[in-house]
Amino acid sequence: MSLLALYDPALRGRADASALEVEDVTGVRTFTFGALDARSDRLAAAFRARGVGAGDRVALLLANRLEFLDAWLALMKLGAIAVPMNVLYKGREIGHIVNDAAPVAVVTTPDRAADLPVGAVLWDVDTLTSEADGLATQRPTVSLEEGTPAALVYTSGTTGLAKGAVLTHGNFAANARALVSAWRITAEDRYLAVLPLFHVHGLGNGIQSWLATGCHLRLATRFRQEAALDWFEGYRPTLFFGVPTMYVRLLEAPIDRARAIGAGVRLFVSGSAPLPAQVLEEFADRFGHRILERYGMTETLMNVSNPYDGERRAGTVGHPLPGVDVEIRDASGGAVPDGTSGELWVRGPNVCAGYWQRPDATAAAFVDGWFRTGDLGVRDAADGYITLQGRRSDVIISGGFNIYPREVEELLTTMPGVREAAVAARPDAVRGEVPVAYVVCDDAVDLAEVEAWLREQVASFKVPRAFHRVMALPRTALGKVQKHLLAGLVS
Ligand code: MLC
Ligand code: AMP
Repeated sequence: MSLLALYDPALRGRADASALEVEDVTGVRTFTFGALDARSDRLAAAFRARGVGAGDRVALLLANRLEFLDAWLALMKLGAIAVPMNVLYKGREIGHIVNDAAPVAVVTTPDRAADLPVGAVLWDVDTLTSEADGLATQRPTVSLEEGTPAALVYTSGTTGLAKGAVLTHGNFAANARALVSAWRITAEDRYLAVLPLFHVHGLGNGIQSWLATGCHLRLATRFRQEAALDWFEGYRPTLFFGVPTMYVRLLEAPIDRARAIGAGVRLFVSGSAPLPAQVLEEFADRFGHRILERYGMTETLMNVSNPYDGERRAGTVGHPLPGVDVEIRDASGGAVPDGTSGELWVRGPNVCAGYWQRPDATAAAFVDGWFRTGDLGVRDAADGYITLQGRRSDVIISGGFNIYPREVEELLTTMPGVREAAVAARPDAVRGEVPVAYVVCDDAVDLAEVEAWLREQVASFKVPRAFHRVMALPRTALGKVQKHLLAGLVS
């Protein structure tokens, strides 16, 4: 199914229904589905006038705002490919994605010009929008299929260099349909969207569930703890998706406000990082709701979910979603018995078509139609609940954002006087994990200067929260750094 076929019961079938409430500098604005359909027809015409056609990539470097939704819809209508980018990325990170995806242009705000690589074309989102205002409201006639790529979403491998997961119309549609059925989402729902739209949690789950059901959306620029309670009280959502860090922050709500908010919400979902069992229980006490935890990833969208009815078991992610096959396999690819740890392999209409122009990486990740997730887990022999147990790689997940230590380590060792560097996770009560650096360097090196320099190179969440000077890195006989021993060096 193409995304337009999925969206049309809302865009056209519920054209007069209220669709969206979004805040901008002028205040809160509201739109019907028909108005959004018309806006994106006009923007599609503006894109086309600037040369965008089917299969072309257009990068979006935008915070959550109305125009992100317009651009997504317009690009889908044109059969073009959206390349959402994390707004926290700096020039080096953006440069890699832009050079790899080779978009026609990057839609953003003019203040980001200095972050784009030489030769990249910047389209000012506001100019584009005013240009679209004067154009005809006519949907482009483009043939869209299940396999038509909809987005390249960049995600890093163990190499630290981000690769574009090619997510098709069929992938997004299958994921949306699975969530709508598993989580009973209907047109009656009111969804409070605080997750960034540049990652699949916000874009693949939130936006697609909204458009697939024609429910109501309130889009916030980003999650802000100090505003979150007011949003819940003012908007009265029935549906909320968040990363564990958001739930930890919500636990600070006064009990009476928490109870009243919980009474109005139908479903709270958590994912992107492990939800500590204690947070789930404390949230249940405070808000009167058991958070539903699920498991997904950029390349596969959602795979496994706790049940809507039935036990939402703390520390587990539940059962495979409808249409998704999950197997737990050993290092040689053989299935392991229930109760035994292994790597999760996934197959289904939700799994991406491969990595953009990376046949090597695609071949390494896919075996006989199965995608190797790199996540480790175990299935309960009695009732099939899956528990995640960590990852094959040493990726750090902080506040739901992924950090590849190798990327940061390689940058650190480019600094004069830094001989070796290792970056490892430190547990953190709010963000789950935070990165910490262990550096072997000359006495003359000023670690504060190293940190300041790094802050200009990478997104803020990747900058280690502590820099420790160490004599040497602990290594195995084969020379591999033993990351689990690093914390012991400085305690
Ligand atoms: C944080 N910052 C943001 C931001 N989140 N800026 C813009 N947009 C966002 N979404 C900036 C802040 O301005 C600040 O910058 C710094 O980051 C830290 O902010 P904070 O308020 O102290 O952050 P914190 O309280 O830690 O909360 C952060 C958070 C954020 C939870 C709001 O981490 C977040 O939005 N996480 C969601 C990540 C996500 O969507 N992951 C899904 C990946 S898909 P400064 O300059 O002041 O330091 C995936 C698959 C799956 O994993 O299964 O879902
Ligand atoms: P990303 O590459 O940003 O899409 O991150 C995907 C990764 O997030 C997965 O491979 C998992 O390691 C992790 N993840 C997602 N959901 C959960 C969860 N509920 N519990 C633990 N880890 C999760």
